[in-house]
Amino acid sequence: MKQANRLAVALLAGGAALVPFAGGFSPATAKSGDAVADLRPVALNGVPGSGTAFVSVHGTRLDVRMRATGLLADAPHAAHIHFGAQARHECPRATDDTDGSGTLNTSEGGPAYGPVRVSLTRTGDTSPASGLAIDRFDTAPGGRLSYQRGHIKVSQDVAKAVTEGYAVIVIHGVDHNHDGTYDGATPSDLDPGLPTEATDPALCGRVVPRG
Ligand SMILES: [Cu+2]
Repeated sequence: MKQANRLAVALLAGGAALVPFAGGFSPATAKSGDAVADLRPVALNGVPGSGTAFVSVHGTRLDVRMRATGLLADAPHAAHIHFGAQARHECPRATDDTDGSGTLNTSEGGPAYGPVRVSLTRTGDTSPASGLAIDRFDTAPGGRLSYQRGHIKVSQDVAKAVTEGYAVIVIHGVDHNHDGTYDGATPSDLDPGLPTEATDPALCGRVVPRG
C-alpha cells in the first residue's frame, strides 16, 4: 500500500477519535512538557476537599506528583488519568446524573472524562487493568493523599492527551453518609462487590499544559 493510502486508511479508521486533535495530528511523535490539574470536588458528591496534581511528560513516560485533602481518611482512594477521544475532556456536571440519584457515579462521569487510561497505583502495574487494585492505592491518612511516582509508561495517545490538555485526573471514594467508612446499599457501577461509595468520583481536574 502506498504511504498516502495507508494514511487515508488510518484516518478513516481513527475517524471521530481524531477529531479533538484535528490540525495537530502527528502519528509518530509525543511531545514533552509539564501539566497541572487543579482538583476540585465532583459535582453533587459533596467532598469537602481539593488538591493539585503535577504531570511531567517525557515522550511516553509520565512522572506524577499529587496532593489532596478532605478525603475519607484511612480508606483506599483509586486515582486515575482518564481520557477518551470522544469525551468532553472535563469534569462531570450535575446534569450528568442520568439516573437521577442525586449523586454521580464513575460511569455517569464517563461522557465528561472518558475511560481509565492510567491507574495511579503506588506500586506495580499502572494500566487500566489495575483501576480497582484497591490495595495498591493511597489510603489518605488523616484525609490527606500524597502521591508521587515516576517512570509511568503510557501509550502515545495518552501522552499526547496530557500535553495537549485533554486528560482528566479523578480521585475516587466518597463517604456520602459521613459514617467514616465505605458502605451503603447501592453497589458500585464498576464492581458490584463494592459499595458505590468506594468508587464514586470525589475530586477531579482537567490536566492543563503549563505555559
Ligand atoms: Cu478514575
